Amino acid sequence: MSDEKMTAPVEAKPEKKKIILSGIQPTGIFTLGNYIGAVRNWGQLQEDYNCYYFVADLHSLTIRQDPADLRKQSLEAFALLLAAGIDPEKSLVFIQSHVRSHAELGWILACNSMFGELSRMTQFKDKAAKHADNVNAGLFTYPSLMAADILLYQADYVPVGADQTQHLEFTRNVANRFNGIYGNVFKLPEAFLPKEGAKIMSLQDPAKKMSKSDPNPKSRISILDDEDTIMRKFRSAVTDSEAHVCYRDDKPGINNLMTIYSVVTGKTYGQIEAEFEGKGYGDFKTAVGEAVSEELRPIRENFARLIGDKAYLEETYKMGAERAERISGRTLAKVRKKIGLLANPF
Ligand code: ATP
Ligand code: LTN
Repeated sequence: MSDEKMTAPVEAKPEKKKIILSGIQPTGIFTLGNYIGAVRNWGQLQEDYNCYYFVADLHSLTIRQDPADLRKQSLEAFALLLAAGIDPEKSLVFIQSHVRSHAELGWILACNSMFGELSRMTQFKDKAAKHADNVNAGLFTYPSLMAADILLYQADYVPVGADQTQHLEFTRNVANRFNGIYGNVFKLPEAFLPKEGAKIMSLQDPAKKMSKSDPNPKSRISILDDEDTIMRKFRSAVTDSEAHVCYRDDKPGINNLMTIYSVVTGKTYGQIEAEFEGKGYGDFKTAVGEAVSEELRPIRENFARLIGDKAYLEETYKMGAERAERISGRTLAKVRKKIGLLANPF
């Protein structure tokens, strides 16, 4: 080896980007809560991470779905992800059920999930109470499938709203248990919560989270609502009778609006309080509505264009499914071997 070669500076190996993964159910047009708590951040993470995002259609089967609606909503959810800024050239975007590894690992992990821990999941308890006529086994093992979604891709971080932290903790527990029995197969993922807006509340009942499946459309802003609808919904948002814009424990309605306004405009609570000093709730609600409508305008426009181009959407989700199949297949093959399933002959 020449001297020159020996003294040449060693090139720093480029750091491998960490993996981000998240999913959203195709149970309706996304709300402002989904956007602020999750999807908005997904787009912002694309530069610095290897991002995988998917439409969790298998999860939505835990609630009875009309087949035609589910097909339509799944395509819409996929288009909404793209419309909200997820770039399929930068991120892997796909539809969960197109990648068979999810259901397969979901079953294997269900066999490693304990009845007791699944019984403690608050989402299960909430949804079981809401759909008392259909408390099915899938609703119960929902977290095992969610763990499979995450662990298949060896994700480092999972950006979600605050309602999903218990499922993330469950995922880590199952992964830990599995690794303890079979050797190190899964990376333990961490939740990635936004500093603000991890839980946006219903506009009609600020004690409840804003949800796409809430029967009252006035309770939520859909990210495709037009400006008039947005203004009307904010005007009728439930607040209190004090007429003083400030962030305080006993003002959940105003706190919620302040959070929304703060996330969308980047203003601090202090700046917002100063801006509306001496003004009533009417002015404040108008300002929140205008800011939200502006923020959502490009999404409305992108969505209108994308949903008209079915061929592009199909081509994009096919490309995503192929790549997701390859990546998840590696973990699945390892798992199958570890637990003693004969190698797949196909
Ligand atoms: P559903 O009404 O069908 O239960 P949802 O509106 O609760 O649906 P999900 O598909 O369960 O939405 O959630 C998608 C993502 O949006 C998750 O990361 C979740 O944490 C986040 N999210 C949902 N609702 C809110 C909310 N009100 N505030 C902040 N984040 C939210
Ligand atoms: N359970 C989530 C949706 C979801 C998900 C995931 C989120 C399904 N699989 C994997 C993050 C990672 C929800 O209801 N919001």
